[in-house]
Amino acid sequence: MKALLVVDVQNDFLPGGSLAVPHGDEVIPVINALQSRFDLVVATQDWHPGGHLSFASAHPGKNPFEITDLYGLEQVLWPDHCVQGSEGAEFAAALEKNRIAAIFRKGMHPEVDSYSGFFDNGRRYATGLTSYLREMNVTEVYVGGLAADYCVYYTAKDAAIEGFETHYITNATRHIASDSYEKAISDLREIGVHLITAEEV
Ligand code: VGL
Ligand code: ZN
Repeated sequence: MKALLVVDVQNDFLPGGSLAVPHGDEVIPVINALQSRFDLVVATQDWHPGGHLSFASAHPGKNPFEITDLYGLEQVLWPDHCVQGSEGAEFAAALEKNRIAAIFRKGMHPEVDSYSGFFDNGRRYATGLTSYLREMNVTEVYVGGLAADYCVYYTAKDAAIEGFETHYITNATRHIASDSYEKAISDLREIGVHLITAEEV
């Protein structure tokens, strides 16, 4: 059984959003067209409480995109984004949602960020996504969404670590920065994640 994981296709990551990914909106038609090829479509949703410690605004004197230490973990400080209940946290209006069977929210613990749809960055809390996919007899996972170098990367990495045959769909994602994107791609290649295009699904 193959599952499509649609990562964080939310307004704040689209052009005009508070943490806009360049050309982020271009993933939507690609993901919409892909959905009918899968028996199971699952989405993740970045869902932070106000004042989340990944927000630069929670650290007086610090600016967005600075790096800090957060309880022993390296943390990029982000603009406020995907605050629970806000318009920016909603899925993109143009995203086809009818076939999404389950939504896994992440980033709710105020003290730790959560890029992967499976675990927080400190690997202290699981979202339940591994158990869900196993219960649904999923063996192969295909990942797309936003952003390529953060949440899509870490979700694909954890999917592989959790034992799923994992495919990262390069044209169903867009990145925030090219240096972190290059690193993500080489790491995924090294751990055996398949890098494919939507046309190859
Ligand atoms: C993301 C940074 C902060 C993402 C989420 O979805 O890639 N990036 N929160
Ligand atoms: Zn976030």
